[in-house]
Amino acid sequence: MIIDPMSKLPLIIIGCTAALCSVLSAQNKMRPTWSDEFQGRGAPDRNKWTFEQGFQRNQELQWYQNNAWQENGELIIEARREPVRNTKHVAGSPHWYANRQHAQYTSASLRTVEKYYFQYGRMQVRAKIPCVPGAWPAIWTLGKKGEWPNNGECDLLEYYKPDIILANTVKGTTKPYHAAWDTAKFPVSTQFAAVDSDWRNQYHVWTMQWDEENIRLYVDNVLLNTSPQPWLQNAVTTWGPKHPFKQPHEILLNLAIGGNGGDPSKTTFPIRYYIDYVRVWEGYTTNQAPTDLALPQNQVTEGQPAGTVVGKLYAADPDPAEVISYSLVNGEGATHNAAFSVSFVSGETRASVLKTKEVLKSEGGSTRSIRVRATDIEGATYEKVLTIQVKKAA
Ligand SMILES: [Ca+2]
Ligand SMILES: [Ca+2]
Repeated sequence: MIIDPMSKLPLIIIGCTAALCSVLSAQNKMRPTWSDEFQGRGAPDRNKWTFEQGFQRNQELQWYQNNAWQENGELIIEARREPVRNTKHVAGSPHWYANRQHAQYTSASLRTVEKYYFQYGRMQVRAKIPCVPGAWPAIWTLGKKGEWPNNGECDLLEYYKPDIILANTVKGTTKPYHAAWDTAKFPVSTQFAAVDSDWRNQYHVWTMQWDEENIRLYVDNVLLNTSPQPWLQNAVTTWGPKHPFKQPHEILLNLAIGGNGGDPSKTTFPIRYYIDYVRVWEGYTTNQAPTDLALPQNQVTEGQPAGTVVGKLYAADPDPAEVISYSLVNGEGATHNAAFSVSFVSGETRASVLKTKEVLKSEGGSTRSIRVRATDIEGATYEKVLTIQVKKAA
């Protein structure tokens, strides 16, 4: 039977009373279900994570072992230049993981396989990655059922040569172990370091927003990639489910050396990958717009140079940890809007900075009104007129 969704839609909307709609949205509401804040000491929590061991994939150079620990509220993954004997060595083997007698590097890869899986919701990871030649840090997920890539892979983060950030989704094709990629690549120098020259040394928040319609991947407030579910279907079901992203996924955190990471031979080791937290909210976004916008500090002294920070903008949103972006809009305060700009704050998902765009004078009225718009992850918006006092210089 063919159901025309366009003809059904008005009936569904009419049929959903206010009370019913609120019950439905309460059932689907996004709620925090799993996290690791890494507040412990020493080895990672064994109830959450499993260490991979030895050579694993992509002809990478590192031997995976237990090179990760919790310290100062963080998970630290450390890659070292140290020779380790390949315990699976087979002389003359055609396989890369067997014919190497030694590994020259060690590192760690942690996964939640058989310990935790989630399906639909939001995953956020705050981390500082090593942006050096040879390093290939990643934050990713793998589907529970199916052979790779037909189980589905989502890369919230990959960093590798030549200094690029990637955000990808991966599905199967008609050939085994042959993937189709929806890849977004961003050179750090032009995309991130151009805004914040210290970007490589800062913590950032990587977000996966996943529902029955799309997967969206963000770093800080910036949308990097959207993969629609229809694209995410496998070509065949020989090695995995038809819909690899309509099944539970595990979480992986790793620091590979070599492979796509490039040549590590001139890099100083050890190198470290710091992870502050991994948080998951399950369920569906209620798609409610932000409810308020605030600028706690709203004064600037006249004569300050362009680029002076007026204060931080904050938006309140009924959905937890919603990624929100800010913009200045025309309308009320349009003239005054021209005197200000909004900048992204590294590592923050809920705040942005309001800066002066020109040297402001107190004469002709010391109050400026500007219209600011907050847009959440679903594209729902909220606008508010904020006033800025331009104080006379002493
Ligand atoms: Ca932490
Ligand atoms: Ca929202």
